[in-house]
Amino acid sequence: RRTIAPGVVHVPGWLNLPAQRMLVAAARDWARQGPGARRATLPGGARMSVETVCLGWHWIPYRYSRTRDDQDGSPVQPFPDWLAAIGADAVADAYDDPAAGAAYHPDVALVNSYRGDARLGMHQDREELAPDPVVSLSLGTACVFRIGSPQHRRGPWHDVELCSGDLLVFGGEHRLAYHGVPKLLPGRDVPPIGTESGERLNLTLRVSGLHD
Ligand code: MD3
Ligand code: FE
Repeated sequence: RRTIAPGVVHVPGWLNLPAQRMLVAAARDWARQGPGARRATLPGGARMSVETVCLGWHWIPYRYSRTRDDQDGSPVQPFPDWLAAIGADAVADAYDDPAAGAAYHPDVALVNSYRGDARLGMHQDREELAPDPVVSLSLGTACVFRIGSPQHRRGPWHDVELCSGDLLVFGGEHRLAYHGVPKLLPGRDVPPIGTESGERLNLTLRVSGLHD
């Protein structure tokens, strides 16, 4: 377990292989429901290179809704209790604080799929109204993850390699930090967990602070 910055903890290899395989299989099921995963369109018209499926609340740049408003308008898929339990374990382990884990009740998951040259530009996650941490679980192909500060989009920043099974928890004063995924790192050994060759999946769990 390594603290990268205040409130930012990286736990390499937190998920064992059976847990990684189970999450990849679950992500496949979620992507098969309804209209499937989509590349979101930004307000300026550009499309993201990352494909996303949402659980609990549907994310559109830059708001949440209960319906898939940029697809067919169908209801968002439910956020499963078992996934909230993984989030609570993650927070407890990352912060070595069982009470913080027990108090963590995520209600949104964004499942991002990266293939080929997909990347994620530097951004802040400000759509959530609650201050609770974000839990990130990485699966498949490794990547470079870049984290700066809440004040400066252009750096200075830390680059961290995220590999299959790694946990990252973001809270405290870095909850609003700029961050992104500048590149994948294909051509490294990836454990056999059911991802496609060169594919990276990332699950982020969040507390929306929203109510119907
Ligand atoms: C730092 N996803 O979905 S996860 C995103 O790997 C997102 O797919 C990246 O950024 C990915 O919005 C990075 C780690 C992460 C998630 C949320 C954060 C880092 C964060 C919120 C605040 C600060
Ligand atoms: Fe983000």
